[in-house]
Amino acid sequence: MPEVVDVDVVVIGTGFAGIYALHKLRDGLGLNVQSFEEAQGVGGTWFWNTYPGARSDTEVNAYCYLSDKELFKEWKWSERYPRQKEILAYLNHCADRWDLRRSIQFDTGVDKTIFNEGTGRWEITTSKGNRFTAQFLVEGVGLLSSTNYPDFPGTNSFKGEIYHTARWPQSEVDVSGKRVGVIGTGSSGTQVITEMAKTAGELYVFQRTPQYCVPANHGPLDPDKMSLIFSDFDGYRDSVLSSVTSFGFEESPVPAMSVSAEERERVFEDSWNKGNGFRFMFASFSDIGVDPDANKAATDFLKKKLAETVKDPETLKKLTPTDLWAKRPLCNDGYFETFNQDNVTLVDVKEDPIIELTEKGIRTENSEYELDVIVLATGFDAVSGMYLKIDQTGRGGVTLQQKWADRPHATYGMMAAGFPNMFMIYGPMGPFTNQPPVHEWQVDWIADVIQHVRENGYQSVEPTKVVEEKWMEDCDEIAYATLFMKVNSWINGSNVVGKPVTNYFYMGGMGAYGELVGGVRNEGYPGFEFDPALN
Ligand code: NA7
Repeated sequence: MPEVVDVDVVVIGTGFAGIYALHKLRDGLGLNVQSFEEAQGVGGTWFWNTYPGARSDTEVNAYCYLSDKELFKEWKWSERYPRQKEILAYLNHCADRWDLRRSIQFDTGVDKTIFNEGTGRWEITTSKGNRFTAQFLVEGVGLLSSTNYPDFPGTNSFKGEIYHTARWPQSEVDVSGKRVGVIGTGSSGTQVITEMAKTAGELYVFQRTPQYCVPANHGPLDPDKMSLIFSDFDGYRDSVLSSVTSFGFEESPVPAMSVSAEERERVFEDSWNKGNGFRFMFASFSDIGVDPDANKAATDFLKKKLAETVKDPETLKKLTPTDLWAKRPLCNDGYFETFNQDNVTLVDVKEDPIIELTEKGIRTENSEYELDVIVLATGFDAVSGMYLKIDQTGRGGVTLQQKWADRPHATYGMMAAGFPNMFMIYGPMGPFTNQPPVHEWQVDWIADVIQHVRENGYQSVEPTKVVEEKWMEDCDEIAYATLFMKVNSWINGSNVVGKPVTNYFYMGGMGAYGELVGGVRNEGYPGFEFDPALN
């Protein structure tokens, strides 16, 4: 291998975003593309999240690529919400179908990227010490990928098994008859708790904040539904991309308080039976995430359902949220029911905080829990975490870490001023939506910009600071009018100690985002600067 390898594009990551980016840029645009993946296989989050119970809680008709009609037809999903193994098999199928593996270096992360202003190219150093240069850098590193390991004193002293849900061993972890402690009750925690409660000898759930949870109403996939979608595939894809959430269901235009209390109850009951957290939040009424009264009506209903499910009054009290419903909505069949089982104990760590991990287990202020296995379901340094793990330097020697010290931000969620020809798929201030179809949309947009640069003989493109600031202001105006900024969660950075607590998203919906950002492309990229080719 030469000392430095020159390519047109370097793509980082091979999850949903990186796989499609490699395919689009290499096979669609005919560019010389090199991809890097730190795991041993493709899949991104679905490579790592192999914990028991891991599955998508987005319905599968929207949790797949929608740009390739033949692929949609040929791949047969089995369940309404696909399990991790099935999603990973799908992504492997895509990698094979598009013959991508020859362009990917596995087991190889990217440690460092530097923009060389003299050559107008990115210089990339991998975790194996190999060096590449590329005109374009495309980062599909994952919105929810950089793991959040809480800094509990004594973590290394625990003598049993300890795992983070998002870095689960590739071999099976059997907890039959064992004493298990799970810290965290988000999407990952509720899934792993529900699954492990079936076999664990004793299961202790360490809960910091109680969560609202809607049934998933999981089951086999209705083949008629997929056939119906296929019969008007383009119309379906348009409907997904023109909706607010891109979850593939019909969203409600009706404000919750515009109907009678009886009608609200009827709609909530219907949504409850249909299942799915996002569907409940966005398809029952239009304003649950925005209007405190609508939100309260929804949470009153959810609390009533919770009270009908959990038998022990003390446990019920601990499980009942007091916040608004404005974390990322959860859905899970049987989660609350597990707390009726004799082998499951709920520990409220706000009331009885975790002091340390010991040789034997977890010590809280009031007790010590002896455990064989500890599961950290403590989530992610979301949105910006993975970008900041790479040592990235743009113009004038300014690093991404410096640029984002106050708050991570990117123009249209994809580009950063001072970082020419560097593209982020689902970077900060991108749309708050279901991801796979939106990844495709962004990659298509990125491919169009790259083509524009090359066809016009430019060397590079980057947003101006003015357009970047304006985008940030617009995003903030929308986000601070929602309730998602009022409750602690990864959505606003408040789940990670020391991280800027701020807005990380465009919350105006995918439809509006597509019109706005698609419009920028159609108008010849106002707000972007194109540098001429260097000789
Ligand atoms: P989440 O949704 O961020 O959940 C993490 C959970 O871990 C949540 O219940 C946290 O409580 C809890 N947590 C985090 N740190 C601690 C400490 N130090 N002590 C106790 N409890 C803690 O992550 P997930 O992996 O479940 O899901 C993330 C997304 O991935 C999900 O929304 C989907 O989009 C896919 P908190 O609520 O912060 O009090």
